[in-house]
Amino acid sequence: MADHNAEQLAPTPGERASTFFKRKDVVNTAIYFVLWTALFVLLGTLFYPKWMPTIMSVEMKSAEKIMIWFTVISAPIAAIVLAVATNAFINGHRGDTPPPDGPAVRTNGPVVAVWTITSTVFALVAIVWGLTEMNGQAVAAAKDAKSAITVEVTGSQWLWTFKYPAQGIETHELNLPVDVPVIFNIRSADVNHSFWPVQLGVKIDANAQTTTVIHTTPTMVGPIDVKCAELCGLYHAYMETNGAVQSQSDFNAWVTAQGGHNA
Ligand SMILES: [Cu+2]
Repeated sequence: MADHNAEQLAPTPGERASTFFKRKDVVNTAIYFVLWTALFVLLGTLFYPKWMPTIMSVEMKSAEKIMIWFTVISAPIAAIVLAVATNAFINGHRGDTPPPDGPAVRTNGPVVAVWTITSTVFALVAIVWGLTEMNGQAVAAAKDAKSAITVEVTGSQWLWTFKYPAQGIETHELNLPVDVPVIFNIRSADVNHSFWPVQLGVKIDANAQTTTVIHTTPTMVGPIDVKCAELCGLYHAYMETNGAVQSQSDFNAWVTAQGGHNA
């Protein structure tokens, strides 16, 4: 909106700012900004955790924490865009003639500086947080290596196969004992797949040329879904299987029933 009186007295930056913040559309936009931010923070903290798959591992818990915090951090950014849009949508219809153009907007040093620094800080928080979590994964995997159960996972069009070397069994159903760290060594027999045991909160590519490794510790007994998360051909959508986190005795009984031996 053009302010046609702005040129007359050459106002100071302070006066310009105070005029700006008294404008009705600016005040309305600020109100929409607060409302949108509150809505997203509410969604992120109250409802999002309810919509997530069941949290059944240490890694899924930290994934939930990241999801919640990143939603909260990005709430004001999404809100400012939506606030401007909401204001335009509600007050934008002023008859058939569009308002005359305001003066051209030139660069604004302080705004550029604040925005650049803010985005840099947001990006750094995201990078450092992500790297810290990934490093924590690697440290935990090394620490648990001795007590962990190993599962060799093979993805093929369009089937998951699980080999338990210590138990001497091979199945298409992923059962795991609760509270025992597990190390998955993952590869593919053909094209690229992505191994995703949903409720365990880990996901990694399955490649033909190299073995990828991922580590998790199931913390709760219950069913899990295993899916392929990389488009791998015609029946990609059906490349899923069931599994469960079980009590140690149930797991042992299952291993025996599969013709294996308990390590
Ligand atoms: Cu696949």
